[in-house]
Amino acid sequence: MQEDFQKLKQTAERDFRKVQTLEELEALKVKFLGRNSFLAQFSKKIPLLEPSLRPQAGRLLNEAKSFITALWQERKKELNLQQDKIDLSFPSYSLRRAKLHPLTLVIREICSIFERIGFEIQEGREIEDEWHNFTALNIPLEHPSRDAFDTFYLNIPSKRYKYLLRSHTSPSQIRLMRKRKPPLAFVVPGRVYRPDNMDASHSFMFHQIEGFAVDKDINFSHLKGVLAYFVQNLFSSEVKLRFRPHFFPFTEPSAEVDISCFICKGKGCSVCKKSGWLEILGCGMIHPEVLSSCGISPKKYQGFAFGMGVERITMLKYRINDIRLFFENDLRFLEQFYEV
Ligand code: 2NL
Repeated sequence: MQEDFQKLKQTAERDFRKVQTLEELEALKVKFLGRNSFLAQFSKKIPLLEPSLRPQAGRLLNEAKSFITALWQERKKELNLQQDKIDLSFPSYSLRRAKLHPLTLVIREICSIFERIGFEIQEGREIEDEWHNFTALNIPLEHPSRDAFDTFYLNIPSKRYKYLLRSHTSPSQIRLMRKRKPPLAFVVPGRVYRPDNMDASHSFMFHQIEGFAVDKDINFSHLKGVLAYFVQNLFSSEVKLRFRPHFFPFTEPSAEVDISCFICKGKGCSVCKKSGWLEILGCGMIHPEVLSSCGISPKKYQGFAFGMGVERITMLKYRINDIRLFFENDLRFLEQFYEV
């Protein structure tokens, strides 16, 4: 009896080793442990044995059963592992890579152009007070930009200030000039707010980038050099600049800057309305009153400043004809922009 079991275990061991597929393995399990197996038949016969032989027979049977069950489990594990091997050549499902908003792309690009020539980037607060947004900028009390049709005033009770949503990023620059000592060179990007009815070119919230530099002996040619470097890096090295005299309360002298149309190269097209020029920013020498408001002596220091609308520049650069597209979160629009 013992020898029969020994032989059975040897055969089982050899057969289970040979098996190569899970189907063959299951067939072997039926053969050795199934209803018609030697073990099943044997267990039926135990009651017929002489009582003195029954305990040994039972022990042998159970031992063989667990031996073969272990063989089966072990081989099953091995075959499963083989089957689950990762096929590195198998094509993956495609990942959808996140895109950046076109305004984010342009803000980053503009900031990095200025960073390369030593400007620091600083963001400021969006809730400001009228002193930083208007008074410090030499904007007179009766100026139309101060009234409620042109500025969002907030219901924040205060004896000292009227609070508002900044209508340009200049108040953040005022705070920088008051806190830091010259030489200063900063670029300030951010959201600004002005009441406006929405249409293809107006939005009550939009983005500005302003920049300024303050030091001894800063003059208008520094401003021209910085702006030429900037537009030639943002648009094309062939772009020409045109400075038109203008008025801002916070700069003197002031100018608006046009660039030669980079689409038609100045010949005249629909984007530049046949003029060959595109208006892209305003600038000037910081008004002495503004420097004084910031605790900087205009006798010792001069500065230049400039400001531009990010939406307008992005629309020109990517030929977008409606400002509302920036704020509608339509993926068909947003998916077209990515970093190069
Ligand atoms: C425009 C014109 C401009 C400034 C912004 C500025 C800031 C300070 C002092 C003096 Cl703190 N000036 N900023 C100067 C000239 C023009 O922006 O058309 N922006 C869209």
